[in-house]
Amino acid sequence: MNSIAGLDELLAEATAQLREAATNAESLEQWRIRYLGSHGEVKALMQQLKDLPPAEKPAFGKRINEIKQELTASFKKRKGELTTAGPAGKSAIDMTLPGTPVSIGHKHIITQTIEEIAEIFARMGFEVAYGPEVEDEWHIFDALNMPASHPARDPLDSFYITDSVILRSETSNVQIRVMESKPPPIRIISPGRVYRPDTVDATHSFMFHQIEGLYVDEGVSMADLKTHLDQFCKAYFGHGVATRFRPHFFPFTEPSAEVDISCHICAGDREDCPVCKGSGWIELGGCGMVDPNVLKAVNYDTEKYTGYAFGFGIERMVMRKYNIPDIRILFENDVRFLRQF
Ligand code: 2NM
Repeated sequence: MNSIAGLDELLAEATAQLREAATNAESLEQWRIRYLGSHGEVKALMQQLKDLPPAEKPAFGKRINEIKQELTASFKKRKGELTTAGPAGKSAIDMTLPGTPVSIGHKHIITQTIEEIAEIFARMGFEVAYGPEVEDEWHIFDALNMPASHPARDPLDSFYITDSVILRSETSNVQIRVMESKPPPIRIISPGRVYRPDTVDATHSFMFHQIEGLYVDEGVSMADLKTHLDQFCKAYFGHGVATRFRPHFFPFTEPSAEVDISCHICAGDREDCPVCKGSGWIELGGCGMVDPNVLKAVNYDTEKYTGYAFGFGIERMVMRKYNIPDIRILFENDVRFLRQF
């Protein structure tokens, strides 16, 4: 047989096989091994070259190289077809399969709540102010009308870093700093971490978050305080919520009150209510008219200006709103819990 004709036969056969038998990744690989592999048919024919009469060698060598190139190109083309063609081949990429989900994080519920509260107060004209967590005695006690003998100054109630440097136990230091920096009108809320050496239990932590508010201007009254806090509670907890103000004492406000909201669990109907214990009311925080001594400490004219202030615990609000029974799970960073918000 003419040796060149044998080569053309191989080309025809290999090309037909590629189309008919190589229908998936596995059969395509078998085809490659059979024709183009290191012990394949093309290789076998190349080895015949040395046995040919010298006159036939150049033409045979040229043709076998062409065939090898052609089959290699056909193989690549077929491989491309099989990986994009779809159902015929097992190795085809199935575009209908769901992708690999990318999970992204989100803000902690405490952060989300701070932003939600800030948004409600922003609608009433309040700006957000921040300040240091490590503070001197003046901004945390003296300017807030707390005499040297005040119990909050006891190391059992505040974390002392030195004799006169303290981890803040409220965010009121921010209000003092803002008032020191500019004249009225002032309308701010100050969210942030506060620290107290309390024994940790279901409702206490050595660190929690507070949001305090301050409004100072000419003619600010207790009526403004009650209206604004009532509006805020309705916006955050729902419009069915009522508020109640009970007389109280704080060194930095006079008069002072504690703020309660009506119990959204039992509406006062259940004596065994786990949230309000049957009283129908839930304590949210404290408030009052800023004591003139505080305004004097920041050199405000107490004949001209009055102000109100309030302070709420954020964890407490979150626990009430989402029915969370234990403050500690807010800080354990268990994503199975955090993901729910
Ligand atoms: C509270 C309750 C009542 C308060 C007072 C002040 C300031 F700086 F204006 F005097 N800031 N925050 C305040 C008043 C805080 O927390 C329970």
